[in-house]
Amino acid sequence: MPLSIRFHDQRSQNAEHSLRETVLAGFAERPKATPPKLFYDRRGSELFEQICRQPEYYPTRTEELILARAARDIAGIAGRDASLVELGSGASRKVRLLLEAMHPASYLGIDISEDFLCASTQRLADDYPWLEVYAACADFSRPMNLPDGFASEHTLAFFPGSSIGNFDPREAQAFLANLHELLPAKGGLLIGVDLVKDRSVLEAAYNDRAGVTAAFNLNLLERIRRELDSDIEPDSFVHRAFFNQADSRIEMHLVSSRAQDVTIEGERFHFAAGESLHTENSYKYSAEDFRALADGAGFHALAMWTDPLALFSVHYLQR
Ligand code: AVJ
Repeated sequence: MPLSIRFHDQRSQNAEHSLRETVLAGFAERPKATPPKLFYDRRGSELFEQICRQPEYYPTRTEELILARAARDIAGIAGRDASLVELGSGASRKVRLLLEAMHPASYLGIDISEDFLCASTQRLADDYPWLEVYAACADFSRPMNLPDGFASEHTLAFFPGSSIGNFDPREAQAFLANLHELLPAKGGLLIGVDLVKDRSVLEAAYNDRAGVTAAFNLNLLERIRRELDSDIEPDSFVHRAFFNQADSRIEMHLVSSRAQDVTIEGERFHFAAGESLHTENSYKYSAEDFRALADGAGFHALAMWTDPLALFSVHYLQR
């Protein structure tokens, strides 16, 4: 059977323009802050895949374990002729567990990283000849539509990896409310959510010994050098990640090791020694708090699975 990949480019007309605007706006903020979606150029997506294999980074392997054990139950709830939509599909590895258990007719992968999206959906099309594979390059933090065929009866949206953690709780609820609107009447959302736990376990996951998370964080500055007109020196910044307990989130920063001025697209920005650029928040929830959040967005929490150490959770939310 021939491959079936349709490519819908839903990004803004001029991606470089939006990188430039986003970076300039973020560096002008006080404190300086950039949105985590800027991490995911090709190199950033590769580094993220490497993070997922680090021994300290428990979310990926734990979610895979949970999905492997729950796949039959999930398929039972989703029903026979569901179609599957994955948000932030990345390497599309976890979804294989669902595809094999659910046998949906069609799959749509949505990701912001174009090369990565094409390569990984192509592999799915190769490996599952019975599956109709679609790819959409889009920033799902912005309003979007589901293509025809994915707005039918039993669409299951899959949002793995605790990517929801990049939103603050208010934004997360608004995002879920939008998805609730987008999904058809009998649709569902299968979502991975990282759980609150011991600070030492959390902090180790974002400070792996091999330095991959640090490289991932610093790649943002390298990307600015590569894609924009800038003299920023990645070597003059250091990676810092810690658990902010009051806000229940991991924060990632790039800390300037000295006082310096950097130029981006003709604009000058000053960093004091020790001043940081805040590059990511990754919120952690208790199972109850996340259920309450989903409930506030109109979803009905049907089921939840976790691992024996309660490190991670996967929720089935019914529309
Ligand atoms: C993709 C947002 C789920 O927060 O754990 C991993 C990104 N950043 N290590 C996370 C990330 C640093 C990841 N999410």
